[in-house]
Parts: sequence; structure tokens; C-alpha cells
Amino acid sequence: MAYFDFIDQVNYEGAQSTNPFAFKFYDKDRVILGKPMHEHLHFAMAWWHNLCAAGTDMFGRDTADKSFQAMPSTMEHARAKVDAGFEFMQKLGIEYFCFHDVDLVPEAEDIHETNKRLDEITDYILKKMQETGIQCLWGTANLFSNPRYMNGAGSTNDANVFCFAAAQVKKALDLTVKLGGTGYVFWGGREGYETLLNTDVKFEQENIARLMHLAVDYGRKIGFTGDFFIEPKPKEPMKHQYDFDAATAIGFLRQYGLDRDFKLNIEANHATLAGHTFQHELRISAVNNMLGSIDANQGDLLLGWDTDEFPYDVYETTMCMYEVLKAGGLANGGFNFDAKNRRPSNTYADMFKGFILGMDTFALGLINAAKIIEDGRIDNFISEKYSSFHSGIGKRILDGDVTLEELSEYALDKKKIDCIMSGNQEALQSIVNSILFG
Ligand code: XLS
Ligand code: CA
Ligand code: CA
Repeated sequence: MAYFDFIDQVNYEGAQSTNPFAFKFYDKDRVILGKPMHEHLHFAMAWWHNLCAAGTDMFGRDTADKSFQAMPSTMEHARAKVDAGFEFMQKLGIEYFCFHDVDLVPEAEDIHETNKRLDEITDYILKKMQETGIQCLWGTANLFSNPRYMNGAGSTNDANVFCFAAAQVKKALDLTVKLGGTGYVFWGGREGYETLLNTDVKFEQENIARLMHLAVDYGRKIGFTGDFFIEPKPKEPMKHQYDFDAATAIGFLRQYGLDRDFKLNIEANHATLAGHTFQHELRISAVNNMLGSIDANQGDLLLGWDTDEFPYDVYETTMCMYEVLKAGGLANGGFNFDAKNRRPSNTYADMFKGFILGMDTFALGLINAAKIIEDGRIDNFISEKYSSFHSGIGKRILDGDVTLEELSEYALDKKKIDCIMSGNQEALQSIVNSILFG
């Protein structure tokens, strides 16, 4: 059965096209810096937003119909979501998907039954993957929705709950390996606190690390060769989440000896919630060799919460793709649209339009970032800015071949600094504008 029979295939028609069901900029075979666009941009569909979320918010219930003509909370519905999801991805040319365990099947009271359902649905998904060539990018366990996680999962006060979290992680890893996923994500939505008055921070962080070590040991044992990812987020649902931002997560991974197996999954909206730009989080990850994957969405700076919008800000995606290209791409990662339609955009057609917007915005980002790199003025300026370290005293500092006394003597001899190079910010911003719009 076809769910989206109003559209056969979304094709590239170019910037002049007024067809709402065509790409204006995402031309999958167009070669950018030696590689076709679709190889730069491993786009993924997030099972949860696209096939499950139907518009419920704190103030009102569903506005969209995601039943796909089946009775919700049944295995028939789970299968209908698979059918709809694969039809959707095929029609858009999306080559990957990401999932939480509980996105795939209705959770049963008994975890045995949930696992049985998961086995059944992933057999079905595997069959669809073989038929279509669509792949799994990453899997994860939802360790935040079930009420048992009210005090955390890895960070819970209750050892029984810790075991249930372990059971879910084990199963989600089994499924990720079964589906050939190249990533496994930990997003710690409940790993944080509301008040320090009831929280032993050291104990909780050590236990989160214990759960991650157990996951790495098990994953490697069953043949998972991909990357584990931490997805930083500063808050929401908790007031404070331990994986606050990239720098915090990197410190945590190093402190607990997890940095060889983990990288980061950077979400645009989480970056801005942490008071950073998206580009900042990507740069911090990249310079630490920890840029793993990207949750491709956009927040609203006027709202203080995680709106998970489809990206449309071309400056943001340009700077994102600049970082990704400079980092040499995302090895085991991709661009997962952890994004949902706005609540009033409640039709099946809107689902397509959301992805068309997001894919086109990233395609523009890629085209622009390649132009910035090929233009060379930004990179040349940065190299020039630090050129005093290329020779003379600067080089000796880098070579580690000076003492503090020698440097002091050097400065005392010079008496004063005559001039320091301008930071040139406005000129560089103007260069970016002329590259983008010239
Ligand atoms: C929530 C997170 C979540 C993770 C996966 O804010 O973005 O969806 O990506 O658990
Ligand atoms: Ca996310
Ligand atoms: Ca989010």
C-alpha cells in the first residue's frame, strides 16, 4: 500500500522551480570538491519525529495523523510505520535512518515481550533495507520516557533501574548491529539534576561512565565496529544535564577513559540552548578529533526550548559544512534530521516539505562552504594572523626551545609593542557575503 501517492519521486529541478515537491538545490550527483553531494551529505530520517510525533505539546494533543491507517499501539501500526517510512525515504532519496528502541514498537509491560516485538519488527525492517538499499545510521535506547527513569538511567539512585537501562542498551546495541548501524548514541535526557540538594553528582557521573563502559565492552564483543556517540545537551528535560556541551562531554569522556570509543553527535538546537553557536560546537569537537555525527535541525533563538525545526538558515548550514569539510567529513556519522514539522503543518505533504527544506538548506551550505574553502581568503587570513609564530622567537616558542626568563628578556629588550595585526572581522564577514551572494 502507498501512503504518499500524491508524489512519485522528489527530483532536483533547480533554483527556479516552483514545484513544492522538487529540490531546488540538492542535486545528489552534483560533484562538490571531488565528491557527489549525496556522499558528502549522508542524510538520515529520525524515526521518532517523522513517523511517531503527531503534534502533541504541553498545551494540546495531536494535530497530525500518524496512524498510517492502523490501530495505534499495535504491531500492525509498527509495520505500517515501517512501510510508510521506507516509502518516504525512497521518494526523497534519503539513504539512512536513526531510531530509538521504543520508536519501533509499542512498549509492553514486560520487557521480554517488548524485546520479542523488537526482534519481529527489525526482521521486517531488515527485509525492507535489503529491498531498497537504505541503511541504518545509528540506533539508541530511549532511557528517558519510561517513568522508571524519573531519577535518571545511568545516573539513577536505584540499582534495579540501572539494570533495566542496561537491558535496554544491550538490546538496542543488538538491534543496531543487526541492522548494520555505524553509530550508537547516548543522549542523557534524564542524566542530570533538578536540585543539588538531592543529588550526589560524583556518584551519578561515575555510574553513567560505568554504563558506557559496559556498553562498549558488550558492543565490541558482538562485533560493533562503529562509533559510540554522546549527544550533548545542556538542559531539558532536566534543569542541568551532565553532557552540557561538547567541551564538557569531551572532558567527561577523557576523565573516564572512554575517549577511544566515543565521539560526539552534535545537534544544532542543543548548541544554541547551551549558549553556543552550532559552529562552535562543531569546531570544539573537530579540534579534539571527536566530530562524529550531526543532528541536523535548528532552534528558535527567541524561545528557550528545544524546538527541533527543519533547518532553513543558510548561514548556519554554511558554517556547519565549512567545519565538516575542514574536518575531512563524518566517517561513521551523517546528517540526521532530528526535526519535526511545526504543529500546524499537519499533513503528509508537510512531512515531505520539511525534508525538502532541510536537504536544500544543507545542499546550499555545502555549495557555499566549498566556495569559501576554494576562495581561500578566510583560511589565508587565519594562517597570516598567526604568522609571527612561523619564524624567529615565535617559532622558538612553538619548538619549546625557550625559557620564561628568555622570553622576558626578549620583551624587555623590545620595550614596547609597535603594532598588532587587525582581527579584520568586518572584512571577513563581508568576504563571506560576497562569496555567498556575489
Ligand atoms: C532530544 C534528543 C534526542 C536524541 C536521541 O532532545 O535530541 O532525540 O537525539 O535520543
Ligand atoms: Ca538529537
Ligand atoms: Ca533536540
